[in-house]
Amino acid sequence: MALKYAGIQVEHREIVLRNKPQSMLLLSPKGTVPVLCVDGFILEQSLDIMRWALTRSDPDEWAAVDESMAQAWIEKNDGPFKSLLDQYKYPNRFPELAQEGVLAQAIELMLKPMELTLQSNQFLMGSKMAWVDVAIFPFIRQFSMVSPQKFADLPFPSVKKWLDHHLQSELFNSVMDQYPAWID
Ligand SMILES: N[C@@H](CCC(=O)N[C@@H](CS)C(=O)NCC(=O)O)C(=O)O
Repeated sequence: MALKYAGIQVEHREIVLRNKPQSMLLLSPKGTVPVLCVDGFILEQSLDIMRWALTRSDPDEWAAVDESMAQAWIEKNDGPFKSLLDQYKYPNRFPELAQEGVLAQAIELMLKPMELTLQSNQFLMGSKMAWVDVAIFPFIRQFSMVSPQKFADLPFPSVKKWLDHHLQSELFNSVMDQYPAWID
């Protein structure tokens, strides 16, 4: 989304994770996606790719945010919330954990604070959309998709409105195309 927003054209190579192409592993041995190869250097973290794109072009000032507040959201999302999301998404991998308990922890950690913030502001960083919203909403989307009914039952109208806003955005929908797998 950040690349599209910044108007950066890329050659999109869709990776099948259970059959990673050698050309990708040669550039980025850690074997996770996304990887961006540009002007002879490699960016292999989503946030690095976002930040790099915004340094190239940032027409709506997604990057004009309080950096410590942004970091606090990202650290919570990418650290403990991501762990809980994996536990919630893949209960078979965590047979010792009760899914209801995992859900309750995820709500306390992330959904409740988000609801409080989004009750007074349309976006996580204030009245304007910022890169933090774009970095975090795919995780909330995944969370909502594990059990759409459970998500619908949660008393978080502001989070639901925020998620819907992103899901319905032209930008999100314009990058959700299916691509054929890249094969070396
Ligand atoms: N912190 C990394 C996480 C990347 C990541 O874990 N990506 C997953 C897919 S969403 C992956 O490539 N997993 C490797 C695999 O499943 O083999 C980033 O944001 O770029």
